[in-house]
Amino acid sequence: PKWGAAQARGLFLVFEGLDRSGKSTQSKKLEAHLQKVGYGKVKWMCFPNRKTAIGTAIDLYLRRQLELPDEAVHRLFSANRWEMAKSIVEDLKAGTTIICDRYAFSGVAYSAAKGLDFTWCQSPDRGLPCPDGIFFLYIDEKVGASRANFGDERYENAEMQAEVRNQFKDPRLRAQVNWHDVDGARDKEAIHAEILRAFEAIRQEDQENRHPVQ
Ligand code: T5A
Ligand code: NA
Repeated sequence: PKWGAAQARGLFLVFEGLDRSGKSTQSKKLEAHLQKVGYGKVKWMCFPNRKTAIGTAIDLYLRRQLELPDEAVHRLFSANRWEMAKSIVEDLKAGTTIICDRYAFSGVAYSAAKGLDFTWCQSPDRGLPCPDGIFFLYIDEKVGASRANFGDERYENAEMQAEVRNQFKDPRLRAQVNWHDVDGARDKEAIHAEILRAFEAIRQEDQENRHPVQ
């Protein structure tokens, strides 16, 4: 759009990381901050979205009440994102900024950690809306395991988390996306401050791309 266009597209921001790395805490803090400063329409969402029909199956699987082949549950996680894809695009077009707790990067890292082929894992998510920025919260296993409720769900064990951490290092995950590594083992406010600085850079870059200086 030109200067003065009625509505700029919203930003799509994704939080990724291991279990208990602080994604929910930090994504909600960013949402609250943007609301407080009157940034505009902001929507928080998360994957898996356990409230849909597909999400119900995923929830049962994660709570070990349903057994599924690794390939099948991988496709379900992706389908759970495709269920929301249209509404994400519509919201962004309407100027709403979306803050999303986990997305396709988790989908690939967790399934590849179970031994599925990395490229195969990427394929069902091809064509989903691409985030404007990804905040990857990294912590070591010990920090995650020490946080509340660790150990309840299927992937919450040291072996799996170590393998997921390895997969998240794969450069194929970071290719062609705006990826920010954030040390998640610090104080919550320090992490929040770093994310705000990164957010501001993403926002400025987005505006410059929209309104190139002549
Ligand atoms: N999965 C997901 C796939 O396999 N494929 C996919 O495609 C997708 C989307 C469920 C599982 O599904 C897998 C990955 C997961 O194993 P989930 O529902 O997002 O995914 O579950 P979790 O990642 O386990 O979510 P959590 O809520 O456990 O972790 P968060 O959101 O990273 O952590 P948060 O913010 O809730 O914090 C956890 C605890 O730590 C404290 C918090 O107060 C809380 O008690 N905490 C801190 N303590 C000290 N210092 C800090 N800086 C702290 N930040 C938070
Ligand atoms: Na969470």
